[in-house]
Amino acid sequence: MDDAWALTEPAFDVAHAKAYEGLFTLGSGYLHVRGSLEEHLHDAPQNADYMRRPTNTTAEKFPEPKVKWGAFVPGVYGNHPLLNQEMVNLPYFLELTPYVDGEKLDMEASAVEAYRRTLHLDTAALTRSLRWQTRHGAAVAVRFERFISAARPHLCLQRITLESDRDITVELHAGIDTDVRTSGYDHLRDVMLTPLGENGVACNLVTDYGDAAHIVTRIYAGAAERAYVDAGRAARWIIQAPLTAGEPVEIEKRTAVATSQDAEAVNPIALLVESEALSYEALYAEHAAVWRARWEQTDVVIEGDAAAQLKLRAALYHLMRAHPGDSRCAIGPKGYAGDAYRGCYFWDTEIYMLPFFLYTDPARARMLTDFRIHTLPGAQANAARYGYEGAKYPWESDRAGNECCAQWQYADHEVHVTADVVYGMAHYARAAGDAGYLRGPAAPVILEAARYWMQRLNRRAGDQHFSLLGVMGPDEYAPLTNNNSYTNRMVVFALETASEVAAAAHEHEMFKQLAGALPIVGTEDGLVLQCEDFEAFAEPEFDAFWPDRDKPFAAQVSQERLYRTKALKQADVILLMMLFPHEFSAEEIRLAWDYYLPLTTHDSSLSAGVHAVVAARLGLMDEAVQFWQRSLDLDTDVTHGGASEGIHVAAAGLNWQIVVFGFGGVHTAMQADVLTLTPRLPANWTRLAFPFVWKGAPLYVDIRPGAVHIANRGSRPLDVRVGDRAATIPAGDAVTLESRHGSSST
Ligand code: IFM
Repeated sequence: MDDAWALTEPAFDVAHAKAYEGLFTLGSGYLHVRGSLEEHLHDAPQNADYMRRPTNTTAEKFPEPKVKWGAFVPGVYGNHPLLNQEMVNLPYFLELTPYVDGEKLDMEASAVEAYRRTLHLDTAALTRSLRWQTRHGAAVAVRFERFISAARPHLCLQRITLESDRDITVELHAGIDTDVRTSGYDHLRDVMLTPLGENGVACNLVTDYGDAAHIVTRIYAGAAERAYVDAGRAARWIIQAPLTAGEPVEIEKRTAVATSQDAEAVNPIALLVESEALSYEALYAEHAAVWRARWEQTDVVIEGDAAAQLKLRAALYHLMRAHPGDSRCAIGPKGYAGDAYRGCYFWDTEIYMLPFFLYTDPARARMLTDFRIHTLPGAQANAARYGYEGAKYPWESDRAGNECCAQWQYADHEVHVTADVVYGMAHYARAAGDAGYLRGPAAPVILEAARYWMQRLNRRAGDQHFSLLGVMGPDEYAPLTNNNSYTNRMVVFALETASEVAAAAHEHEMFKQLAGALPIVGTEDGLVLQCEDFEAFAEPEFDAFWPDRDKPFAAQVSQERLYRTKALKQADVILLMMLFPHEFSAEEIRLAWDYYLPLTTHDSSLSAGVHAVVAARLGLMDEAVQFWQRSLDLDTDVTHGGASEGIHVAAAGLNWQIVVFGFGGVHTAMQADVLTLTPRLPANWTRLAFPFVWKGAPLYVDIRPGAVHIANRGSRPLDVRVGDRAATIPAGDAVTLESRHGSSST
């Protein structure tokens, strides 16, 4: 990692190949492709059949090829016999494989020097350069480049530049391979591959779910001799490219993808033809301009920790890349960079990713909350399946709001998602200052969710209050608990919101009454309990049962041990306190921190970031920095698997929250009506600066030790508070306020 915008793989190591493949995923929102090698590796078949099963994903084992291709269009599905519908891995279209004298370029088998692969975060482009010493003595400089156009989201552009130290002929194989699997399963039907003119391959197919995909690729190699080869489920052009010593030769490959899910019908051949009016450079320039504008809206500057700066940019890059730009889809936990969670949509969207979009690009945030409006019929059908009225949002949603989770523990009991959806909508309305949203387009969701809660609540004999029985809270190692505090608080919030939105007087009253009757359970000395029965669970005995702390606890013990002990998978009460900090005293938060931290395994990637935010607020800066580093490293530390199975994009969202809400100390619009900051910078940071949109007003926040500078780039005056200082910033003006906690020593 050598500069603030370049994520670099300095040398090829097959042990890290899959992690880089995930980390280097490119995407336009519409189309996403893992950072696979254009020439592929030997002995890494992509057509192995195996059956993933409904099991604990943290502990799941499935065949591990050296690398794993992945090309995804959000919302294109297949039917899995055990796991319901899943996002389909589309055919691999990146192939650009050079052969010299019969020898294939291969990163493991070839003599390769001066290898360097870089993901350019500023322009969302991938480059790789190397020198290949062929067995017959030629030294060939090879450079690969590619990007998926942000300006033409259906289009992937590739270029290879070859230069030899002697006259040789390079044979280039370039085509489409449809013999791919999605997590071991073949969803592709009616696959047709046909030649297109003298340089193209057209691929048409239908998935076993009924979605159609059309992929067209063309290779631009001038007048080089060529032949079309039909290899069953793959088809390619084999091009004989003569190289004269010392003279570089460039060959391009352009691919257009369209599917039956497209908002408007797109003709991929026409897209390619249209692109032919522009050079690679011109297409790159228009693509880079889109990314430049995105970064102006989002970039967070950290001075004092160059490594953290780069890793944070990687997180923001993936958040922006993964946003489908279409409210008919949301963002799955692997950010369209892998198929591990099958492309389903979880609460990860509302709680972990949404804030980044809310405060940098509210229009894109709105697409994510609108997704739940589109999927309301699915959520209603889901409630009906359980015999309830109203709407029960699925734990793992497909594009129509159907429950795709094949494990009953989560699907039946992790009901907090339905309240999280309402929280996300309210957060959007408050952060964007979109007062009409809740009573307008979001109202049916909010009311239907509340009608579901009315039926899901119980009043036990002898209780003065209502209860939510048999729920799994955020901590997925406690599957069937009563009155999970996080869930109860969220449901109270959802019912309060519904009572404000309800037009019918009886519903208004009923929702209000119920909202006042759900408890947050705790001990007499002020400890907020995760759930009523929490203290009755067994001790987890980590010293005895968790020998290898580099691996998840869940991978080392049986499922039943997870379920009968106090071991937490992830932040639960601590998450409650992250979202509702104003409702708990510093002492209560500290008590909860001291109690739950030793019990928390952080087996979920959603845990470290939540702890970092809460630690920063508590002023526990050493802990905050440690959890921040841990969260930042989830994808960028390739030695621990990193992004092999996809980007931890919800943790990426948390990384933004750690800097802005944790170190920057910004109170969210759910926590304050006036923009309020109580910054606490890590000791070595000299500056933290970021653009921020507050209720429609674009701002730039620039924090240095001891002072906060806020520029109001909007058209209305803005009230702000930094610690106990308040100011009104006229439109177009700026203030600098002293900050007592501008920096904290560790
Ligand atoms: O939504 C999460 C859940 O909280 C923990 N297991 C993984 C899911 C997807 O990220």
